[in-house]
Amino acid sequence: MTDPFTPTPDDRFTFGLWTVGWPGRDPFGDATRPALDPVESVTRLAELGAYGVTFHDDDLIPYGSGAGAREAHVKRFRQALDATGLKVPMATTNLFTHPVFKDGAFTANDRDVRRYALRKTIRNIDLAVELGAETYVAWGGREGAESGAAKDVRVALDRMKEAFDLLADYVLGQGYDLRFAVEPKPNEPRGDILLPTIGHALAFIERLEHPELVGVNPEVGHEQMAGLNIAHGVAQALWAGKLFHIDLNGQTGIKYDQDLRFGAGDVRQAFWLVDLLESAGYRGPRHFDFKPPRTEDIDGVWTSAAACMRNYLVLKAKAAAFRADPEVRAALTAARLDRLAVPTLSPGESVTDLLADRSAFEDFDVDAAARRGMAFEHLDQLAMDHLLGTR
Ligand SMILES: [Mn+2]
Repeated sequence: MTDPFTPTPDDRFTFGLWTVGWPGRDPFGDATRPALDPVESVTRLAELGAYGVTFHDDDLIPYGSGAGAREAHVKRFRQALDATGLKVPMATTNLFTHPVFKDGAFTANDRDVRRYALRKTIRNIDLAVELGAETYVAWGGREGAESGAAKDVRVALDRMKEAFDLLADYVLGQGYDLRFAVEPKPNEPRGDILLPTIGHALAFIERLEHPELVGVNPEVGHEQMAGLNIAHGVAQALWAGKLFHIDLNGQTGIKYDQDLRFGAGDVRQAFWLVDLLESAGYRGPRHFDFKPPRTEDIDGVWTSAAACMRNYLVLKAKAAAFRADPEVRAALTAARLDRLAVPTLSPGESVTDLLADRSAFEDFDVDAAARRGMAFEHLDQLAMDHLLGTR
């Protein structure tokens, strides 16, 4: 145990059953690995130092199981949780695999499909709460369209709001201590998905009847598929008090959803994201939503899962060293981060006072201010040296 990057449950690392359990089936090829028993996933993840597991209803209980089989699957899973001490902080609904959801779930044009989707979700919310979940993620992978007239987006958003309002009412009525987290994604499997980015989701949430019960579950790769900076998006979610959960993985630029292990892909953004989560005091689970590549056998799956946690802990140590470095502190001051923290108006100062302040405009030396360097390159190179291990 001399390796400082060995995870423990205190690190709050969690994994979806569908991540390590992905058999490697993709749009072009068959499965390359056999199905993984959820009980084996729980056991192995506990051995690796994880804190918990998460699940879609259909990961745990194969779709179409009868009541007896359903009870048996839940019982085995619960026994594995009890034996290992693993927690279930989050659960979610599969509203995308079955062909019935080909045009969406909460926003399908067909009303009967929408009602079925709500019933399927409520059924799994009950199970999630039974297993101790505090967060319920909603990823609307099939909520979207491939063509313009096929979806009236304004009306579809009415239906989306209707769904979240109803689910919030249900949770309040049952007295559940459960909050929802919307997971944005720009595309895949639909050509364009509704609520495509963190920003879209945050704006949507404010239109709900119970916005306090709904936050976001940003995924690293999903924002990067839209060409966006994940650390900036997560920072805005934190600023809004809406970072209810997070999906960590890796992605290299704007292309298909790669779901690489955390730290693979854009390592600089991974570094800044860990720096943000740790410095902001984010207390939720560090949840990995990745896919071990289909080149890997089962040993490779566990290597990949362990590496997600290791990379987080390595980046956490590097971010802490960066923040503690005296030269970095001096560089932050030179870059005037302390000035950004000073409000633009003084306490009690009004717009009239600002308009009367000649030093702010008439006597302001614009050219001198424009000549000031910001010294950001020195600051960023210090970060690079920490990240690359040369400092
Ligand atoms: Mn993804």
